[in-house]
Amino acid sequence: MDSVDRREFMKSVAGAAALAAVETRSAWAADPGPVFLSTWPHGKPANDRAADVFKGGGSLLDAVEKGINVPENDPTVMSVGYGGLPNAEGVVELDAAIMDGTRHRAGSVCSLHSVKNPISVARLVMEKTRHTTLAGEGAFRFALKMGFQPEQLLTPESLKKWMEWKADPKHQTYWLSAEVHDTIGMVATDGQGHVVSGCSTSGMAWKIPGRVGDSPLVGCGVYADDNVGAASATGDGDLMTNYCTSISIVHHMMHGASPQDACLELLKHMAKTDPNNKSAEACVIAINTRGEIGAASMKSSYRLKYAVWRDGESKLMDAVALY
Ligand code: SD4
Repeated sequence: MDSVDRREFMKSVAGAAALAAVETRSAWAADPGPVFLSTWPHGKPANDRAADVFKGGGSLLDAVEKGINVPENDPTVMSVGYGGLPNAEGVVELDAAIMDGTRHRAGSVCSLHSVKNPISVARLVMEKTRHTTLAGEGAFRFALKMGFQPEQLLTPESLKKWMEWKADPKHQTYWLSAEVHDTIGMVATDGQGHVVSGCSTSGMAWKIPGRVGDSPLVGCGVYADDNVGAASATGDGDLMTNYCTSISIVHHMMHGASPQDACLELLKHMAKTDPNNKSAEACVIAINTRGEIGAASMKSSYRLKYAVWRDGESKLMDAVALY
């Protein structure tokens, strides 16, 4: 449904109730049209796909889910879905979450193996169950029940990297090397007061099996509220989880901050509570229901590149860095 069709629907009898709800929520907002904002360069093709799905009549949730499927399916993106780097035992464990700002409802999966599209499984947790989060074997069995086929998620390339890590006698680290990480986080608005947040990752390479990062945790990797906006996060999830990054950003916006200021407020708070966090790998994105966006990184040596789609234009930008 394009935006003209949407307006026609809203004018119809069937749309009257929805019109009332939307008007109270965003009577002050001019229609900015749909906007898609995603983390890292792989966010650009994800945004493009999301915009196509939305323009083709899909819902905003469909758009975010299908957009995030793009890096999940791409074996060259070694931090998300198929081809994502495995845990310390060589098993790819995926985390994902999606949140609908209208219903204030999320679905998420943690430590999901053998299924390359965790964002789609997370969506089904939200749509088909009364639960919010499924983990590990339970999440896997749920995915099979929903018709997903088990697949080997290791590619020759990710297997080779894991074997090299294993063979290195000095391999104490549980963090990714600079060129191979990064979660897809996507926040979006339809331009009519509705927002969605989604996030999908293979997490830290070589992580301890069972480790869950920030990405699938509601309030951390995702948060969306149609009264305000949506946020997502990427970086050191073990640290960022302690700051409930996405809900904190949305709350800053609720109290009047622009998305950009809200992102910076969150990062400043992290740095204030512990100066060591000034060197943390922490990046965040946010959008409000007016289609205004924000993106920020804690430090310039881990500067977020973010992708934005608006008015048919798809761009890759550098986020500001606090330190
Ligand atoms: C995690 N936040 O699992 C994710 C990883 C990530 O850039 O975003 N890396 O901790």
